[in-house]
Amino acid sequence: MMLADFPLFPEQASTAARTVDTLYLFLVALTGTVSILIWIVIFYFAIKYRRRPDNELAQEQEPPKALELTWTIVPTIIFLGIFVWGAWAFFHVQRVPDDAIEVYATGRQWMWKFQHASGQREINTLHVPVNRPVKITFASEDIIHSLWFPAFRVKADVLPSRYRTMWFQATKTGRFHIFCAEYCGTLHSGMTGWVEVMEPTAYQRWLAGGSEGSMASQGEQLFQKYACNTCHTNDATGRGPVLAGLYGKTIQLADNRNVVADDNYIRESILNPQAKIAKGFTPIMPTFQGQVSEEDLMRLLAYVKSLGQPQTSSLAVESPRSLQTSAGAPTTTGAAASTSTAAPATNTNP
Ligand code: HEC
Ligand SMILES: [Cu+2]
Repeated sequence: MMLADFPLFPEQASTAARTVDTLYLFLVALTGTVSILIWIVIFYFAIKYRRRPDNELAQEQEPPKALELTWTIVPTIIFLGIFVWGAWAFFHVQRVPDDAIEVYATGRQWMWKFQHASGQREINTLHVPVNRPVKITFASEDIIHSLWFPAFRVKADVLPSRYRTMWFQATKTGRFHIFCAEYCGTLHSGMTGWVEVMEPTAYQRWLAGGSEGSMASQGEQLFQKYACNTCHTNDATGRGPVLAGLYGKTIQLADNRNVVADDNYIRESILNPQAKIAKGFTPIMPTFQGQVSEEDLMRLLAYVKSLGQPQTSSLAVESPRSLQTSAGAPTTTGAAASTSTAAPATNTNP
């Protein structure tokens, strides 16, 4: 549409782009119009009520009630409307669809690294299929960066301390910019890359070419390498909790708090096991802070997720079309189920 030809704006290439741009342009038009009106009135009044004889004094006047009510009620309605509209757009951008493809990303000075659930890894390039929601789980290896896909109108800070997620659904094939949008040192401006949005068949072909096994299976190897399996066995005889079925489950802690075993809980359990002790266990798990790289941590996470979700889940939001991203790769219903409880189901993607 019109915006695409206006070089100030990047191309609109995702389902969120139109939503974000419409709201943004509305705000610019509204505030612009009001500013111009105010300037006109300032000049008009400055001239009309200029001081004439040297000793003339102004008369105090109460504004008419009707006028006062109008300038209170009309802006209130407009602001509430903007709030509702903004909240609706926010939920659309925040709520990850159930059938999203999972990609993991890490930022560091000064590059972006991506890992696909199927195991492919790439640097400063991200291959995704067109017309499919893609969920990215990301963390930083050093300082705060910000992962920005201008053509998709999504951007989020990448933090060293925890996982965050974002998603988009590309609507056009082609190459689109990736930028770092948070100043992160000397080569910040070079911390860029490209998203390659592909036709589904081309994407499948790309997925099939060269991989070291799915992220989950790489994670399983790390699980042995770091000797996690010495404590976390498949039955209750181990010194650590059974991890099968952990993902998405509500865990009772030693201090009787309940927490949901989501991505960040698992991350913390590995990096800082003492922070939250599972009830009934001795806190003997060593910390893996500084030993497991951010990327390995994501593989371990993918493995723990692949061990399945609780059978007795009350979160019956499972998508009928839960898609296998590749042979044996974990599906994403658990993550989606845990986010969807926080936000109303405003998503209307086909
Ligand atoms: C020395 C034994 C031991 C080793 C080695 C060990 N863990 Fe643990 N792990 C435990 C114990 C005990 C707990 C429960 C107490 C706690 O929460 O710290 C636990 C808790 C966890 C939890 C939280 C589970 C829950 O039900 O709340 C996760 C996830 C986890 N470990 C993953 C790992 C991973 C991944 C590794 C290898 C990188 C690992 N563990 C290595 C003993 C171990
Ligand atoms: Cu950066």
